[in-house]
Order: sequence, then structure tokens, then C-alpha cells
Amino acid sequence: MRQVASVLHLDLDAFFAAVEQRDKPSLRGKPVVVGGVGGRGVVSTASYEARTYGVRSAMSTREARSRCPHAAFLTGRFHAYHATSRAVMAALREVSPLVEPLSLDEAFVDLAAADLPDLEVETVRAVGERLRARVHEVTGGLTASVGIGTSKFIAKVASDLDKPDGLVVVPPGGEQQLLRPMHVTIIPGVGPATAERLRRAGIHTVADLESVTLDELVRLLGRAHGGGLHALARARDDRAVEPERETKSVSVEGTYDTDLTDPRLLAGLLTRQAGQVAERLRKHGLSGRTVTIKVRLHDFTTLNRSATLGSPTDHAPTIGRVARTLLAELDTSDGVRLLGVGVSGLADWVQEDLFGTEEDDEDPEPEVEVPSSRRSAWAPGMDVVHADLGRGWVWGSGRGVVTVRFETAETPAGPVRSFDVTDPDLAAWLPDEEVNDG
Ligand code: TTP
Ligand code: MG
Ligand code: MG
Repeated sequence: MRQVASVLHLDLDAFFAAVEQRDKPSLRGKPVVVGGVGGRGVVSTASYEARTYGVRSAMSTREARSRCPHAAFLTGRFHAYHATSRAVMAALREVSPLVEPLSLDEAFVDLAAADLPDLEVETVRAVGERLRARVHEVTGGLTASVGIGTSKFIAKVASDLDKPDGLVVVPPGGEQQLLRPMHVTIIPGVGPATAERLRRAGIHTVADLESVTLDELVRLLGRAHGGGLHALARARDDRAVEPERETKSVSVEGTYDTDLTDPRLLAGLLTRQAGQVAERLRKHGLSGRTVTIKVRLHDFTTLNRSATLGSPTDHAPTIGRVARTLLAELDTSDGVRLLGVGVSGLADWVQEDLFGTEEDDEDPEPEVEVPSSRRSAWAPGMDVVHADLGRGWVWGSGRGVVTVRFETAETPAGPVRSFDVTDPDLAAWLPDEEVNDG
């Protein structure tokens, strides 16, 4: 715990839903639910308008539909979330070089490394307010909540206190007073199992926890865990803000209209993607040691698996082999809707002699044809472009008809038009692929 409130935590409000409302003006101020829209789908997040009906992250979409039937139910647009996240992280790095992203919408910023005259409460509060305004600006209107305190623990607790669109500074010395009435699950590392064990011992709040001796806690939870909780119950937290290493990656991914289950098809797709990644690595004169696959399952859970090689590669068969091995370790029997391959930890050189003689090792280009289902090809929320009417998004589809609302972040709420699902003038819209950071 520091003597000054110099750890800042920022978390965007209703992140995926807020991006959807930004890009779909007709949904601003309305209930929006983002997640799996199929029968077994799960909610990723809900706009605050939808939360008033009790819709929450991780709830089944079926349950969400029954609680808020008039909400817009959208599948995710990850390219938009990634681009928005990159803009936010860049804005945070304008404040301090020490930024530790925790997820797409959340990061710690170490204000002690920022160029500030002092770290008084009023100074850091002003920094927090300026940062929130800057995030609003670079994201095209998203709001963020900020917490500032003497440790990561306190900053993170604080950013949640006045959500959405809030800022809370916990002044040095105010930590324990803040934590005492809170439930023990506020403490990082106290999950349902630990909370249950504490409950049986009559410990509910942080104040209860604070009154328990170290010996007793160690007896209850073991040395490491008990010792950690003893410290955190007193707001003692010295974890440093650890900036992300600068890693670059090249990746290729595809999303599919139907859940793919055939293992040979999946392996074939990975092989083809590995070839595309290798081609792009070569085009940019890059190579990398870590091969990653990304798999989104039928229920919208996304898995990333990676393996690190002994030396950098830009060799398609090597990338393909590693990717297929990683996939074989996952249970994909219920179907896959997104598959991707990436290479990261990039060096701008390849260890020449390793691959120079292996050209005849190329895997043959696999025959892969992805089955498409007309019905689900137009997922609600996805971006489309029409030859005459321009850009819009899929409002819904069924019975051979797809309905599109023609609007973008830069337009007013736009008109709705319906088309035959096979209309050649209508196509999915995606931003240009790029070699991306992170
Ligand atoms: P959160 O920051 O936890 O949630 P949020 O930004 O939607 O809402 P708020 O912070 O205002 O409470 O998560 C960020 C994004 O991560 C969220 O928009 C969607 C995604 N996510 C999931 O896909 N599944 C989940 O279970 C959770 C919690 C989040
Ligand atoms: Mg958030
Ligand atoms: Mg978050």
C-alpha cells in the first residue's frame, strides 16, 4: 500500500453493449443484450437499460429474453471491440507509460510514473476526470468508470463504486473504512468456495475477517491463502502495476454460419489459416515463436491456446502442425463457430538455416469447404453493406428474408429495409485486415 493514491483503475461501462449503441444510433438509450443469440447462447453483457430488467452477464440468453423481451439481442462484433480497446489503451498510455491491461475494457495505470506536479487527492482526481473525457473522445462516446487509490485492490474496488460513468478517489488512510462493511467476496481471490468456508466460520464482511487472527485464518484456509487474506483484509496490497510487454501478432480468423463439428474440416481450416499467417509474416519480413489458436464454441465461450517454439518461424507447415495439435486438445464436439490462428512474439528475422532446406515439406493445400446455412448467415447485429444503400446492420432474418437497418455511428437513426437472403447486392462488411498490436 502506497502513501499516496497513485494507482488508477479504469473500466468501460457495459463495454460490448456500449460499442453496439455507438455504432447503431437507433439503439441508444434502449435495452441491448450482446451474446450468443441461439438456443444455447449465453449473455456476454447487457446495456444498463437492459440491466434494470435483471439481465446480467453469463445468464442464459433464454432467461434474458424472458426478462426483457423487447431488448435488441445481438451477436458480438469483436473487430469493433478490439479496435475500441486499442484506442482506450493508447489514451491511457498518454497519461503514464505504466499501463497494465486486464481485459479488453479494463486496465491499471500507475500515476506515480506519470508526469504530475504531485500526487495529492485533488491532482489525481483531475487526472481521472481528464482521462474519462479523453476516453469518451477517442471511443466516439463511450463512458468509463475510474477508481483511484493507494493499491490495485483499492483502485479496482473504487472504480466499481459509482458505475456507470463515475469517478471515486479513496484518500490515503480511508481504505479500511471503505472495505469493512463490504462482503468478503470483494477481496481478490475470495471465490465462492472460500466465501462458503468463511461463512461457516461466521465471517461475512471484511470487518469480520479483520477480527480473525492470522493463525486462525491459516488454519482455515492454509498458509498462502490465509496469509494473503489477512493482509488484504487490512488493505495491505503491494502488487506493482506491470506494463504489458510489447508483443505484436499476426493472425487470421474466420467465423462460420453453422457450428462446425467435423474434426477433419477444422484441421483443414487451421492448415489453410496457417498458410495465410505465414504469407503475411513473410510479406512483413516477420517471424514469431508463439503459435496461438482461438476457438469460439457454440455457446460463445472463446478459448485461446498457445505453444511457444524454440525459435521464431514463418513456416506454414510448422504453424499448421502446432495449431492442429493445440486444437486436438480441446473438446469441440458441440461445434465451433470461430477459428483462428496467430503467431506472436515477433522478431524481424528468421533463423534461416532451420527452414532453408524444408521447402518440399509443404502440406498440400487442403480441400476445405465450409457448409453455410442461409438461415443463420445473417447474424443479428452484424455489419453489412448494400450496393446502393451503403452500410447498415442486420436487424433480423428468417423465412428467406433479411432485414437491415441502414445507419452507422456517424449517421442519425436510419431506415429499415428487407431483402431476400440471397440478394447479391447485400454483403457482410468487415474492416480491412491489418497487422495488429497486441
Ligand atoms: P465487464 O467490464 O465485466 O462488464 P461490462 O463492461 O459489460 O459492464 P460494466 O463494467 O459496466 O459492469 O466486461 C467487459 C466485457 O467483457 C463485456 O462488455 C462483455 C465481456 N464479458 C463476457 O463476454 N462475458 C462475461 O461473463 C463478462 C463478465 C464480460
Ligand atoms: Mg466494463
Ligand atoms: Mg471489465
